[in-house]
Amino acid sequence: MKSLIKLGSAIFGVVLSLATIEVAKADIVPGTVSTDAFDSTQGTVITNDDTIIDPINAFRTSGGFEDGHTLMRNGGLGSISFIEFATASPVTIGGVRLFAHNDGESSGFRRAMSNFSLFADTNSDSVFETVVANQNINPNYALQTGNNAALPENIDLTIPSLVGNITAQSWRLEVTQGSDIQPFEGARLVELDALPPIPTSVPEPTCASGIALVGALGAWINRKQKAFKCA
Ligand SMILES: [Ca+2]
Ligand SMILES: [Ca+2]
Ligand SMILES: [Ca+2]
Repeated sequence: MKSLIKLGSAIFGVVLSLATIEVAKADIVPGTVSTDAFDSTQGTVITNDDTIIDPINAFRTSGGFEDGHTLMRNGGLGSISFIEFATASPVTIGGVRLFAHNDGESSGFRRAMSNFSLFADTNSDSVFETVVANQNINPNYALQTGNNAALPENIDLTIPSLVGNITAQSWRLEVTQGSDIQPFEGARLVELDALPPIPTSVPEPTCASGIALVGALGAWINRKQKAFKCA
C-alpha cells in the first residue's frame, strides 16, 4: 500500500512539473519576470486605459488574452494608446525592460509599435509630468538597435530612465501604433518589467574593513621579516 502511495505521489509530482514547464513555455517572448516592482503580483493595478483587451497583462507573465499579452487600441498608423497604472506603494526604478511581439514580416509586421513612452506622476497630483522613457522603435523589430530578443518578431529592450532613478506610485505608458494591416489591429504589448534603481555612489570603507586591512598588512610584514631572517 505504501509503495502504491509513493508511486502515486511520484506520478503527481511529474505531472505537476510538466504543467509548470508548460506555463513557463507559454510566453512568446522569453525573459519576463513576475518579481519586478511593476508586476501585478506586487500589487500593481490598472487605473485607466484605452486598450482593446487585458491591460493588466502588461504587468503579469500569464493569464487572459494570449496567456499574458495586451492589445493596445487600434486608432490607425501613428495613433497613441495608453495604460495608466498604480503600484501598491511608491517604488523606485532605474528604467524598464520592454517586451513585445508582432506577427512577422509575412504579415506586414502586424501589431507592431513604433514608439514606447513612460511617464511618472511623482507628486500624486494626477498629472504625469516626468518623461521616464521616450523610445522610438522600428516596427521591424529585427532591425531595432539594442533588441536582445532571439526571434525577429520579438522585442526585448532595456530602456534606462531618462531622469536617473525615479520614485512614484502612479505611472502612464503610451504605445504608438506602428502598422495598419487590418481593422481592430492594435499593437501587442507583452510585458513591461521595472528595473531596480541603479546604485548612485560607492560605499565608504567601513571601520571593520579598515581594521581587517591593517591586520592583513601586519601579517604580510611579519612574513617578510621572517623570510628575510631565514635568507
Ligand atoms: Ca513583470
Ligand atoms: Ca505579460
Ligand atoms: Ca504630477
